[in-house]
Amino acid sequence: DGNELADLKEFTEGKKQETVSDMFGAAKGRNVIFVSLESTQSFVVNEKVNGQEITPFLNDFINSSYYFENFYHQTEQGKTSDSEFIVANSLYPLGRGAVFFTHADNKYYTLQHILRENSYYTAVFHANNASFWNRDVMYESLGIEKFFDVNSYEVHEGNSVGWGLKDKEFFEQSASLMKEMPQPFYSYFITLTNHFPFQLEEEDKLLKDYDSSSDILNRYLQTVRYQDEALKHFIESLKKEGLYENSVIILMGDHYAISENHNKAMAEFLGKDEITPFDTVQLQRVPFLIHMPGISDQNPHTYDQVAGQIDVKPTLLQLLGIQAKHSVQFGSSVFSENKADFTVLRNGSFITEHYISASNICYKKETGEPLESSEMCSVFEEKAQEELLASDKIIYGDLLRFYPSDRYSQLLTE
Ligand code: GP9
Ligand code: MN
Repeated sequence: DGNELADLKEFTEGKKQETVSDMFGAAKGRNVIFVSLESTQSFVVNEKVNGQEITPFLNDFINSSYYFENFYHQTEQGKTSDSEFIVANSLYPLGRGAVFFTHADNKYYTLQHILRENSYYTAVFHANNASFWNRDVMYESLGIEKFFDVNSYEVHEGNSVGWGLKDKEFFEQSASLMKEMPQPFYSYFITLTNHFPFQLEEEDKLLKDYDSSSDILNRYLQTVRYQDEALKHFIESLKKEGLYENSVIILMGDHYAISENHNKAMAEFLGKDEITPFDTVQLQRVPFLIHMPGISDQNPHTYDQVAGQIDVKPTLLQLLGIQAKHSVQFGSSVFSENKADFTVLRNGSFITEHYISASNICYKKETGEPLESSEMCSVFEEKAQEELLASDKIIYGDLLRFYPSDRYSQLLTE
């Protein structure tokens, strides 16, 4: 009942974004352009194959941005949809199945709801069928006003590959669709070309072929490189359309791409003998970058703060100077001075400043060596389980329906 929600609120209250940071309100009133990068893992960043950079644009963009190199995805079977769920809610996705399908009728209090209360227009751009991942239904519950789905784009054989519209075309067409939007807006772009099985036409290949023992990894590097190029063009068109200066641009990888079936090739790539459970956790890092023209380019920084997708909502609210008192959230702003170095993955693995727990083994982070006893991890172990359980309770019990705000319920009935 409502009391249960009150208990859980207390649980999450300690990590609220109100915690001190001089970043509070740094991007106040700006448009938000959030790009969810399909299957993009951090191991490609600032790396070369055959002497060629895999992500030359991103590597350069980092030099004028805030970049988080220890940022983890927290998705499970719901993949992209899980990442959308985490970002919107700062709740964990479910351990099994996709919450986009199983709990689409729940009440939520999302980043979109809060931004709408603050006069933002909210939209998602993604050139796929609206019903994929049950998005058309779930987006209503998440408070997203407009979904530019496949029907908003001109898609034909000539501009498609693999799953559909090529990223370059997607961004190009999106840039003109964006002009129709009222400002300020919160816009969320989901790329597609860098999706398993990573198909690309010869003319779009910008790298010499990598030749590890895994075709999947070899193809992946090409599609990552292509996506990087598409991103570069997108930023250029934002500048042309006058949508760059007054925006905050966020880039985030949605989830892993290369499964453990390709460990042998990954070991080759990383120059290791084998991939241990420790390495597997470290491979769950995805890029997270915040770019604020006129601000982040003045003092770019790469942070080693441990963080995860759960922290995105509090981070954005803090940057936009919004306090969202009633939001129940499990993350905290990556800029908050007292943010703990502690991130829990959905399978129960976790990362702290000095340790990583994976497959119930406690590893020393610095060396990747397993510790003989798991004592150093055990206190965090309990915390990790508590987190996941509390978040699950909210979803299974649909507890946010007890949320008190009048304005919020108004939005829901509109
Ligand atoms: C589909 C796209 C990919 O619309 O978001 O979903 P995924 O398979 O990565 O979860
Ligand atoms: Mn995805």
